[in-house]
Parts: sequence; structure tokens; C-alpha cells
Amino acid sequence: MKTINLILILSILTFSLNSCKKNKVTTPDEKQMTHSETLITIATYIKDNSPTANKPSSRMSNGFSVDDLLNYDFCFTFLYPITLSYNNGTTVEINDSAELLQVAQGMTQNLYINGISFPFDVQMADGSIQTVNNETDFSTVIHSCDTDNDGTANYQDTDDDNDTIPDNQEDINQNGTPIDDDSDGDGTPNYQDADDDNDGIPTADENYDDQNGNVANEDSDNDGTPNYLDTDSDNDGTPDGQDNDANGDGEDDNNNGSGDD
Ligand SMILES: [Ca+2]
Ligand SMILES: [Ca+2]
Ligand SMILES: [Ca+2]
Ligand SMILES: [Ca+2]
Repeated sequence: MKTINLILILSILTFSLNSCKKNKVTTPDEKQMTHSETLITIATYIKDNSPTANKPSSRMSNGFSVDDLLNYDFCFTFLYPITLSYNNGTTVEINDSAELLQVAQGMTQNLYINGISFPFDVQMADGSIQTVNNETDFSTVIHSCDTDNDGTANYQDTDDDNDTIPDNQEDINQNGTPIDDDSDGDGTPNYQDADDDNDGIPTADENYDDQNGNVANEDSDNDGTPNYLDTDSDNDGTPDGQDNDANGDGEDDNNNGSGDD
């Protein structure tokens, strides 16, 4: 009887220890999850801008990753792992951008990501590392991502570089995303480049003829390349940036960038 009692006590003890162990593991790494509107914004943006079966072309398509989207539209990327939580309280550890995409795409109206464990590190678009300690920090990161400094963050701005051409029209190769369109090859995509052809004249000013404000359809030399993408808009052999009053033609002198001489 004594032996049976001993076995019973040992069993209970082992069970209790195991339970404790298990409970400890299921407590999400003892990390404090915080409700984050910024995270909801980002996760929703990823979901909305990622390709789906019904919408194969999107801002993030043709091989562009979540990191590309985050870099261009929020000016940072996560340094993984990060721990996120769903609105039902369950948590998930994210180890790379592919996992983040999966989680974002899987969100529904009833089950969605809405919490994150602070602090975590991010890599800013300029390469620096920043620690995000709380929701205020997090919100500051995405709202300070404002290429044209007009007070509207890139993710909310329909014309990121304020060159009068909407972001979605700066998709020159029309593959569904403006991320890979960089006409002058300077590493800054057209939708965030205020001088798309790098001729020294801002895109917004390459409206020489009718001054109607519509830069996109201005093609002074009718060579099929609009002025803002043409480094020699009047095809006179002199780059626009150096073009001033050399040939006596008042029309093409406007290509010197001043727009009024
Ligand atoms: Ca802006
Ligand atoms: Ca633009
Ligand atoms: Ca560029
Ligand atoms: Ca230009």
C-alpha cells in the first residue's frame, strides 16, 4: 500500500511539474503584447498591396518582397524575429518577411493581427538601426516616411514625390508596381524621384509647351518620350540641363528649366 501511495505521489508530482513546464512554454515567451494601430495599418497595407489570385498585379508583385514594400512606403524593415498577436489573444513569432506576408494575407474580418511585443529593432531605409520602444515610436517611424516632406506620409500619399504625376502612373513598364521603374537608374524609383530623368530639371517643371500642368503628356520633340523622361526634350543635341538660348529658338529655351524664358 505504501508503494502504491508513493507511486501515486510521484505521478502527481511529475504531472504537476510537466503542467508547469507546459504553461511556461505557452506563455508567449513572457513577452508583453501591446495593441498597435500602427501594426494594423502596416499588416493591412501589406495584405492590400500583395498579389492575390484575383489581383495578380499589385504594388508588391513580380518578385518584390514585403521588405521592398516596407522600405519604399514606410522607410523601414523589421529585424526579425518579432512577436505579433491576433485579436483573439494568440501569438505568433515571425522570423522573416515571407512569414509576415503569410500572416498578413491570412487576415480576415474576424481574425487579424493587432498586437506586437515592444521593443523591437528596425532597419531604417538609410541603413541605420533603430529600437522601437512603444507605439509612439512606431507611429513616428511610419509617419516620418515622407519623401516630398508635404506632411502626408508615403503610405497615405498618392504622389510621393510631389512631381504632379500620381504614384500609380509612374509604373512605366505597367507591371502593376512602380517599385521597379527607375528611368534614370539612380536607385530611386520614379514615384519617389522628383527628377525622373536626372537632367537637373525637376519633373514638375518639364512642362514647356502648354503649361497646362499635365507633365505626363508633354513631349516637345514628339519622339514618344515625354519631356520628364527625356534628357533632351527638344532633340537639339544639347541636354535639357544645359539648354539655354543657344539656338535662338525661344520655344526650346524653355527647356533650360526656368520655364519662362
Ligand atoms: Ca508626402
Ligand atoms: Ca509622383
Ligand atoms: Ca530615379
Ligand atoms: Ca527632369
